Amino acid sequence: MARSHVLQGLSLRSFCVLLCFIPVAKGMALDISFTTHPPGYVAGRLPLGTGNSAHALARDPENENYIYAAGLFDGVARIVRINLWTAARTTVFVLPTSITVSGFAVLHSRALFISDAWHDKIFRLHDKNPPDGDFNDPGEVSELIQPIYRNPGGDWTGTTVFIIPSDNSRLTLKAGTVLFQSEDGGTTQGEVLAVANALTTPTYVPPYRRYFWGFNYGGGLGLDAQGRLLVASSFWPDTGKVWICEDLDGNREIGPGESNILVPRVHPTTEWAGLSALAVDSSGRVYSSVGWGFGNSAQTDIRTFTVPANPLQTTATVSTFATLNSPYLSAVIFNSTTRSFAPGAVNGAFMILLGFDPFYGDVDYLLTLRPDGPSLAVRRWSQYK
Ligand SMILES: [Ca+2]
Ligand SMILES: [Ca+2]
Ligand SMILES: [Ca+2]
Repeated sequence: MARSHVLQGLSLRSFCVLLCFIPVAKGMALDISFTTHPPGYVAGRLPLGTGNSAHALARDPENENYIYAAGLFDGVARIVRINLWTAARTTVFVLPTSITVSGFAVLHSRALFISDAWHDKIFRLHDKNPPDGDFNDPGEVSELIQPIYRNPGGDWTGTTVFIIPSDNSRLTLKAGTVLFQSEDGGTTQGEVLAVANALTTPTYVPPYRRYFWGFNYGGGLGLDAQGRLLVASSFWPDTGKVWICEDLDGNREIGPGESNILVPRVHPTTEWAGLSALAVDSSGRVYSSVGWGFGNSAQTDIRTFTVPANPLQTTATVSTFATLNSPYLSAVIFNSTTRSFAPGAVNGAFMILLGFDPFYGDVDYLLTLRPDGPSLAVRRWSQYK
C-alpha cells in the first residue's frame, strides 16, 4: 500500500495522534532498521539517493537484479527501475499530476498497471509508441477499466496490484489477469477485483462483479505454492488477518466455502493502527507485516507461516520472523520467485522492505534482508563494505 493511502487506512484517533506529532517530527530524520532477525540472514540498505523516497514497490518479473519503485526522485514523481546491486536507477515513467500511484505491478518491461486511489482510477501503461523503454510517449497511458464497488460519491480506494503469473486452475484465472485490492471504507467491504485481457479487451472476472470480498482494508495479495490466493487485511477489525481462497467449483469467483481465515487478527481484543503487507518466498512460506506505535514505541513485526494442508479447513501456525523500529511498511517484496530465502542459502533471494520512519516520515533507502550464504556478487553490494 502506498504512502498516499496510509492516512486513509488509519483510524480517526490515530490520525489525530499523527497530526499532533508531525511538527515534532520535522527535522528528526530517524533511521529505521531491523531490531531482530533470525540467524543466517544479513540486513542491508538499498539507497534511493539523498532526499528521494519511494511510496510503492513492484517486482521486476523479467530480471531479478532489478525492482521498480514509485516515488519522488530528484523532486519529481516517477516510476523508476532500480538495480539491486548498484542502486543505479532508470526512469520509466514521469507521473503527470493526473496520476498518483497507490500500488502498481509490472507485467513485463512494456506494460504495468497502476491503482490510483487518489483519482479513483486504474491505469494501464503500455510502452508501444514507440517501444523505447519508457511510458512517456503519446498514447502509452490509458485507463484500464472503470473501478467498480465504489463508495458514495464515486470514491474508490484501490491499493495492492497483483498479476497472475501463469494460467491458474485453482483460481480459474488466466496468466496476466490483474488483481486489484480495494478498500472502500466500510467494515468487511474490501474487494479483490480481477481484470482479464488487460492488454487487449479488459473485462472483469466475473463480469462486473468482484472476484472475492469480505475483508476490511487491503494488506497485500499473493499466491501460495499451490496457486491459492492469499489476501491480507490491514485494518480494524481484521488487522493482520490473512484469508486463503480457492475457486473449488470453477465458476471464476470465490464464493461461500471457498475462502478461510488462515491467520486470525493480531490481538484478540485490542488494536491501534496496525497495518500489513504480504509476500511469499520461493518455497511458499508467507510473510506478513503488522506495525503499530509511534516514535519510540514504533514497531513492525514480520510474521511468517507455512500454508497448512487443507487450508480451507484449518488455520496456520504463525511465528514472528523479524522486527523493525518502523511503525508501518508500505511494501514487502521478493526480487525472485525461484531463489531460496532459507537461512544461509547461497545466492539467495532478497526481501526488500519499504518503511516509514518512527514518525511516519520518509526515508531515502529501502531495507533488505538476505540469506547470508556467499554470493558471487557480494563484493559489488555496497551494504557489505
Ligand atoms: Ca479514492
Ligand atoms: Ca515508449
Ligand atoms: Ca467459485
